[in-house]
Amino acid sequence: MQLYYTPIRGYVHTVEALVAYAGLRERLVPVPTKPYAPDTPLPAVNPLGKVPTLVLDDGSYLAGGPVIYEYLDSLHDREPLYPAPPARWQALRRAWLADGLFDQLVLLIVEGWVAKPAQRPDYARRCWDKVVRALDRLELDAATPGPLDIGHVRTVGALAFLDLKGAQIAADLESALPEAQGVAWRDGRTRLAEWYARERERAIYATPLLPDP
Ligand SMILES: N[C@@H](CCC(=O)N[C@@H](CS)C(=O)NCC(=O)O)C(=O)O
Repeated sequence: MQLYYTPIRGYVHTVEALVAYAGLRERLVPVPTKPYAPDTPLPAVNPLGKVPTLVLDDGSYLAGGPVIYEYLDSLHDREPLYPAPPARWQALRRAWLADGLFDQLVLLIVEGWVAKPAQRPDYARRCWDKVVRALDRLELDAATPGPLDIGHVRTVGALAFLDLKGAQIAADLESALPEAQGVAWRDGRTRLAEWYARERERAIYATPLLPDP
């Protein structure tokens, strides 16, 4: 299998954690690529040109992340990260929330690439408000964590991304998004911060599996 992913130094991709959990590293050929780079081979593989994208041994492909995570979870004999109902529904709901948080961060990063006078404060604020509400909901969810499931893994991925990109987002949107300046997501979200610190100790997050050029 070939896994197309963006190399980000120090980041543990959700898909990496799934690969580790499923014990599939040996079956995987990593293909690092920057999806916004003009020369990325991604669109030839996945018409939407997004990472992660997984090319299977029969030449077919799977995308986006949630599809790939569920596929990888079907390839091991451990406790499934996608539990049976009724636990499944809240696991999926939390995974979807974390996925949405990640997506809003990507939108803010891309808005930050726009020249400052052309940046759209209303749009940036709308994305930012979603980030804040998602974090507040994750703080509530951290009160009832339950056994490891896809919601937890995706939440770790999204929070790790926020840790890596939050300061850059604030700096790039300095005038368009004053509400993001100096904000630290752990402030006022003690439960989530403690939960995240504990979760990051898990072996599935310990070793980056994918080359980080
Ligand atoms: N939530 C989505 C996120 C995928 C996504 O938006 N990836 C970004 C990462 S930067 C991407 O590839 N963007 C390229 C583009 O939209 O052209 C998933 O898990 O599949």
